Amino acid sequence: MCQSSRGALIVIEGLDRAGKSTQHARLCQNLESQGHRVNRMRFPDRTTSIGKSIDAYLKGESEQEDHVVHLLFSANRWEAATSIRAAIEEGITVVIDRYYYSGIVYSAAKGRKDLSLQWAREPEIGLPRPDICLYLDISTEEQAKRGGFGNEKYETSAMQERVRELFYKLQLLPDGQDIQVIDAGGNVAGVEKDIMERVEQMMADTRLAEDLRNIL
Ligand code: FDM
Ligand code: MG
Repeated sequence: MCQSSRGALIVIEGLDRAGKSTQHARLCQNLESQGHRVNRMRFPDRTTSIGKSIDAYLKGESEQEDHVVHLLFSANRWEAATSIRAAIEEGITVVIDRYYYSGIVYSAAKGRKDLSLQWAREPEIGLPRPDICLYLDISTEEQAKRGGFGNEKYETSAMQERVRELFYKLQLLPDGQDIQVIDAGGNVAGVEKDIMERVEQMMADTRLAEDLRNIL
């Protein structure tokens, strides 16, 4: 496959148990086997000092005011923004497990009037914009079948329900242009193929747009 001059920014999103980690790993391997250079990332990045505060919050080891924790999640992306941009400019494809879509939706799912989707979007403005966001969709029944939830802060069925609704609502807002819904209820290989087809289409479209820019 011929590479476009810059790398792509690809995001995988979805509810807990949707298979994000598996599909993230497979997509990275598939792209590498096609000759792409790939950087794997995930948010929250729990290794930084901001990430460690987020980790403690999610595990229930520390309290944070809702707006504060929202801004910590956002800051955790901002601290990686320069390296994401540099990688893309160098021709490396960056594939991220969760990004600002989760950031917006999980915070707004707390249901506070003073923490709307719109408010939650503001600190994310200016972060590198993905070429594609693949939203892995599973039903709440399928989610339950896959073993329910762990013990972290947002792993309750009430929260997951609201998150799912808000992921749908987000698709109607400007960020929705970047989101493609993947039916993640099927088998792993089928979902992997669906994802690969969409990524290849996006890359072909990007190359076409670049070629056109070079001609005009
Ligand atoms: N989460 C994730 C947020 O609330 N905001 C964010 O910006 C991001 C990136 O953190 F419940 C939530 C989503 C999830 C939790 O994520 C931990 P992982 O992917 O399960 O580690
Ligand atoms: Mg989780």
